[in-house]
Amino acid sequence: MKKIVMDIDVIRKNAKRDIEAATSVKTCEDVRVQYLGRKDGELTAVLRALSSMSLEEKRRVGSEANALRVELEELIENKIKELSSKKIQRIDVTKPGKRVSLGHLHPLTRIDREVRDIFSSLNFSVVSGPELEDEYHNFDALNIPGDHPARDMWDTFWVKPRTDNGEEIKGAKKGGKLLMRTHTSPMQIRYMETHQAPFQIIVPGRTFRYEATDASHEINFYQVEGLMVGPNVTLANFKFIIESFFKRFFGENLEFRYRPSYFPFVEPGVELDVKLPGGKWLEVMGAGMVHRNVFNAVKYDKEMQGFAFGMGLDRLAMIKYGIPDIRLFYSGDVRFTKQF
Ligand code: FA5
Repeated sequence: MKKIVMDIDVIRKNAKRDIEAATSVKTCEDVRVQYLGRKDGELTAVLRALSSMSLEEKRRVGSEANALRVELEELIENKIKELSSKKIQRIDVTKPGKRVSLGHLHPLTRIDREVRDIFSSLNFSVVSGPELEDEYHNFDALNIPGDHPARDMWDTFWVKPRTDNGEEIKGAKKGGKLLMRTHTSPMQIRYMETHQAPFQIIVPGRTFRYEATDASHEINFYQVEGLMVGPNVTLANFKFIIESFFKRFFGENLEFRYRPSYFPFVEPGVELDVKLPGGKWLEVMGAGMVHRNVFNAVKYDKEMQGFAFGMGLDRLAMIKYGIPDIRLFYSGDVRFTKQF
């Protein structure tokens, strides 16, 4: 008899210890099965053994074992409740949220958007054109005929059209040979072929040149073309527009310098340099008054005049963000992009 009573004490001690130690609802259920399980429960075994005991033993052991059963059931229930409520408490709505990892805009995308915004606010429309161009729009109509030495200014990726079987398509095509546009200027022609003046547009876009790469030259890069045409458009309008743009882009304390330059599609042609406070002079764009031959190519009236400009978007981004090497833009390295 003594042995069984002692067993009950041991069972009580062990069961309480196990309930106390339970860390999940599942372990509570395991404890319940271990001690109170119908088949092999340790306490159940004691209750089962009652039938072979004397009446006196039955009374004592039976009441103790039953009391323990009730006690353990209650303890297990309470523990389950405690664990479930803890689970709910763990969701602390006042805690700061987990940071969602977002992508980054490429610095060129940022600059592109900024340029569009500023020119839009100056009443310019933003248009785009094909990257695969023809000789006529990229060169001839821009006053650069086939034998013109100025063609060497633009090292060109020529494109050979092929059939689906890979055979080269030979023979002259309207517009001449195909190429990857070397600048955004062909859109001057395309736009004026389909629109009448007055208008003012910018053309941001990707351009390609077959040249050796270095810290400031890539084989593909971005340009922004500008074109404003109307009966009374002058260089003074150009100065006002472009200085407004750069002051918005770089800040008010800018200095400007205009140098004579040569591009076949403008006359006169200028190169614009800007100086940031404390910095040195930086070449930022080519520009000029649209050449009469360009207007002739699109059959515009003699009264029409206008200015055009072209700048490197990569160069603007490099100056603005202090990026030393243009090739970083195209490296595909997120450690670089993440900084913007
Ligand atoms: C032109 O491409 C003219 N179409 C610009 C123009 C337009 C002049 C309208 C007058 C009127 P240029 O070859 O200088 O000009 O190129 C313009 C800008 O593109 C350069 O100032 C430079 O910032 C950028 N650029 C040229 N070549 C590269 C290159 N390989 N890599 C990166 N940027 C380049």
